[in-house]
Amino acid sequence: MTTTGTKTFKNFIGGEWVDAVSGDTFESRSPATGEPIGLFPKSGAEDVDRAVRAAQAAYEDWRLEPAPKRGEILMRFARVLEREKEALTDLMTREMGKVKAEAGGDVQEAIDMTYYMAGEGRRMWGQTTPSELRDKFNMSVRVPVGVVGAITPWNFPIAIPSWKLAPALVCGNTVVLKPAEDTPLLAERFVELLEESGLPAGVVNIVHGYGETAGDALVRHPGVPIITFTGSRETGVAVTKAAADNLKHVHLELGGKNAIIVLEDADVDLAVEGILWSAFGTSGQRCTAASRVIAHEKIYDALQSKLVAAAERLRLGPGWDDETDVGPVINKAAIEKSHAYTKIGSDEGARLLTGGEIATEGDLGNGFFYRPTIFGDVDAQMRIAQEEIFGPTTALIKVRDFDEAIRVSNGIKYGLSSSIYTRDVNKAFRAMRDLVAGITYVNAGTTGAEVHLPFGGTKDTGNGHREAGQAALDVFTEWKSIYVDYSGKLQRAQIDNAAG
Ligand code: UN1
Repeated sequence: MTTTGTKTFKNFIGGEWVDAVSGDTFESRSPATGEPIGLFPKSGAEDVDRAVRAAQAAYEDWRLEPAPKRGEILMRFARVLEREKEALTDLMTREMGKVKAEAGGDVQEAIDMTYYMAGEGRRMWGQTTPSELRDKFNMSVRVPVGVVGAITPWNFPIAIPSWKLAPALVCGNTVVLKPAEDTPLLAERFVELLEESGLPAGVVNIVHGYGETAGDALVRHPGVPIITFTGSRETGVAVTKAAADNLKHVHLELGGKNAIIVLEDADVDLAVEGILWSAFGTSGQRCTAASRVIAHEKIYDALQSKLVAAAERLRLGPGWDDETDVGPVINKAAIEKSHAYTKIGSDEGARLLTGGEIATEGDLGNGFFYRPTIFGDVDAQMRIAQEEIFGPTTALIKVRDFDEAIRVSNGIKYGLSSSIYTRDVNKAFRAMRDLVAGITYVNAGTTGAEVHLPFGGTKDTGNGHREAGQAALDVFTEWKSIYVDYSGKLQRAQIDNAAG
């Protein structure tokens, strides 16, 4: 058992565990039962400033530590995460609410990412190229950016910090982490385990608190040249504006309104499994969740009845219970949002096929449980088919052919994940080409990205960056081009090499 009741936790700044300057705290509670998880410092601008100074001081030495050595620390961290996988999984079912299998997957994603980035310590390739002049050597190398301000969400409370911190650290940056206020204990454990793995003081600092105060101070701090943020579109816009005065690098991973297309030749049973997993896994609280299903009219009815029947078999309950299929949503605001969209969908004329209710039977009433909700006869322009709900609600949209399916899938402001079920290889390849999204799955749901491929989206899902894979290195480094002239005389590019 890793729950800690009403213990008070601290920020981690410059290698010391410290309270917020104000002494104020906020509470983390389990969304499944309301049980207290712990008290955390409610930090403000002064705490952030201290953390940034500590990270700046640590940067001077950390950037000089050879990248393979930085990688070795990550290698140790990956092993520590493996050792702690079960405890972190259990804690995640309590603090965040997702079910055990998914919580284990979240931790495993961090383990995978950390191993992957540890190896990057011995790669981190740049380029060498010929020079246009004699006796001159050209290369470009990756250099760290400086202090990274990382603002992480609650839905992948261990995986997403690893997506940001593992590449940031191996590249030679130092970090101030402001984790989501809904999952502070998981973030605190993450940093504690990093410290145990041998990270020097000040290289990673954690400042707990709310977005409007601690997060905002981090985004505006002139000592932080780069911000990496995962969260809502609305906050992403605010982050971009706040960072603009200092021309910061901004990496954003924002919303999604991802669709699964099911064509007439698809394996419908396989599609139903994929939809259930993508729509109701993590109670729909994934950026990659399938909140739309676009079904060909020939299989629409069969798909709808199988899907509704399967959704009604899903068991709600606390994540740590082996019987549970769907855990709670994160907090009161989340359950209210899901319920508000049920009303919006019904008012718009969509047909509520199942769910649409807050579950209160037995002990469920102590937590935030929302029944898996499916709307049928949804028009692609309805709000429930356009806006991100971030809860266990999905919308079935009927289409006449492949072209309409692609048009509907693309007809939203986001572009994170996409999916198509078909056995027609020509249509599969057309979909791979024409779906406007950062991720496309063929014959699989919209979730389940692997750590060594780029993760991120087009349009309003972000600002063109990708995390994970090699793409993460582009976020956390800058390119430096180096020219070494060993001719012993003045040689002028573009002038001394002119033809003739
Ligand atoms: C998210 O939805 O916030 O591909 C991240 C997936 C996970 C990560 C999702 N590996 O669904």
